[in-house]
Amino acid sequence: MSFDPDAPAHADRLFGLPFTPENARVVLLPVPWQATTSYRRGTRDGAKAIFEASLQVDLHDLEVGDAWKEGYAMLPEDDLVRVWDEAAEGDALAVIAAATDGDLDAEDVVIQGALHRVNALSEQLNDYVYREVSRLLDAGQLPGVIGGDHSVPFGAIAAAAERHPGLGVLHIDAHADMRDAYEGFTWSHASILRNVLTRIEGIGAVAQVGLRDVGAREAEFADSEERVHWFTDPALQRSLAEGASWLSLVRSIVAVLPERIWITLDIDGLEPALCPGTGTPVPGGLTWGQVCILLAEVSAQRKIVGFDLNEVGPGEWDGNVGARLLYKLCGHAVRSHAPPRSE
Ligand SMILES: [Mn+2]
Repeated sequence: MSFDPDAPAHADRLFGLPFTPENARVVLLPVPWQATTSYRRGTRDGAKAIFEASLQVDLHDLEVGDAWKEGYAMLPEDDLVRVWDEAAEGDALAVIAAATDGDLDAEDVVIQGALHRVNALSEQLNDYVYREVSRLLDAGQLPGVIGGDHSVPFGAIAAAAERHPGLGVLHIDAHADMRDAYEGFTWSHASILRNVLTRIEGIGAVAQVGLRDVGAREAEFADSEERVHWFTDPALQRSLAEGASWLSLVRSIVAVLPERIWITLDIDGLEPALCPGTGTPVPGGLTWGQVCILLAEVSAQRKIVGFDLNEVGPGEWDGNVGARLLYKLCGHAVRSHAPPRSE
């Protein structure tokens, strides 16, 4: 194959790489869905922003080397998903307005009808993501789901857990996403990890990293679940201030995870300077260097069976950071399956 990795990128392929979803090791599924977004909208176009910015990423990576040679490719967006999302949006906004006013009334047939329709479309989305990711896993490929809001990867994690009982989940996020049906939505972005733990069989452990905006009931739920391990942002900052090294903290995170893991990454787990257009930005969070070390240690010690990247805003800088994070995720997913390295 005549492909010069230092030449300007082909504009119609992810990272400008000469691969297709048929022959790539890592296959990305873009999911333009933001129906349950509760604050700032726009993440529906996050995958698009990532794709456009991906053409600017240099292929040789100082951490993952030339892992790209195994092939990364993005599937085309399914127009149906955008249709479902747009269909859900009006109903979702009406429900959110009612919930914000404090009158999410179980007797209100108009609001309950809207809620029912949003939940039904969310289930349709879950089935779609489950089917697509199942297909990739069964073909021996490494799936990466690109949201959209953080409700998107439920079907993907279900598909992976089915094939890898005892699956661990590494969750990087400012929020715990453990709410029980936030604003009435069963499949809310704010409930994804709760749904993963309570509705998917075979989840072995969940490590949550970077949390700094959590509800009291979420903390209670996490406390009651022995599979859940919290590495909150304040606790990590405290340990760093007391002199712990980031690497030692990262190793304590990896230690609670089983051999096979799914990474679910909400970009708002990072500092807001790295994701200014995300749905619900929060001060604090992981620096770029910290998330890179975390991913590197995970890929050195565990096998990444798939991942998702969510809540990336539609802006150019959001897309730029998202594309570079996606590139690291792809490279580390590949490297995690390589034979042990001696370096
Ligand atoms: Mn999230």
